[in-house]
Amino acid sequence: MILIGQYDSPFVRRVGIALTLYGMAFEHRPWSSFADADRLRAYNPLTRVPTLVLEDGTVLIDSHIILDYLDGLVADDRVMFPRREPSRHRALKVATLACGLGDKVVSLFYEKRLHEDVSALWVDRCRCQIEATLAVLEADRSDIASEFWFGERIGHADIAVAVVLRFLGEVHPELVAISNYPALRAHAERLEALAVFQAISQPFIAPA
Ligand SMILES: N[C@@H](CCC(=O)N[C@@H](CS)C(=O)NCC(=O)O)C(=O)O
Repeated sequence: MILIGQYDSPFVRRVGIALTLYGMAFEHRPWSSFADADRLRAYNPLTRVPTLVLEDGTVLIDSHIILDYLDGLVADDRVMFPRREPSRHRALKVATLACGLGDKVVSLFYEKRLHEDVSALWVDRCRCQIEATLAVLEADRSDIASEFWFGERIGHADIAVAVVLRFLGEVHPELVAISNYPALRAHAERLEALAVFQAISQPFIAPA
């Protein structure tokens, strides 16, 4: 498999971390969705990362769909989104909130970077969405005593929250005080200390 995209994207990073934890061999092509747009488009007409190319040439796009595919390759006791309800929708909800927050971080970045006249309305809306989502995740995580969100084994929801928090802090360091979210901060610090998070990692590089 070939994973296209840089690890400063939380969406690429969550896939790289999952591939590594699953012990699946892959080649990493750290292409930028901007600087390498032409060669990326040959695989993905949306020109977005992550893009995963399978051995038979099939191309998968969107981190969630890619993780869904990877989950199908592993046994029940290793899968990082539970297969059964109600555990499944609970984990999916946490991951979706985290990834939605990541989408707002990206959206806010493009607004500030690509528009000469930055819309105050859009900036406020993104900040409000990010803060509201952090508050919901914080309340949820602070009620849980286990090492990971859903017990003693790491899952995609754990990974999504940690990678998105780092992304938020690097892209918009001034936007929110992470100290207001102590349970999330502790969660992210614990995961970022793991060898796989340190290996699958890249400081944020703003697209040229
Ligand atoms: N929902 C997508 C989001 C992927 C995404 O936003 N990727 C960004 C990089 S962080 C990208 O490729 N942006 C380029 C663009 O959208 O034009 C996923 O989970 O994979």
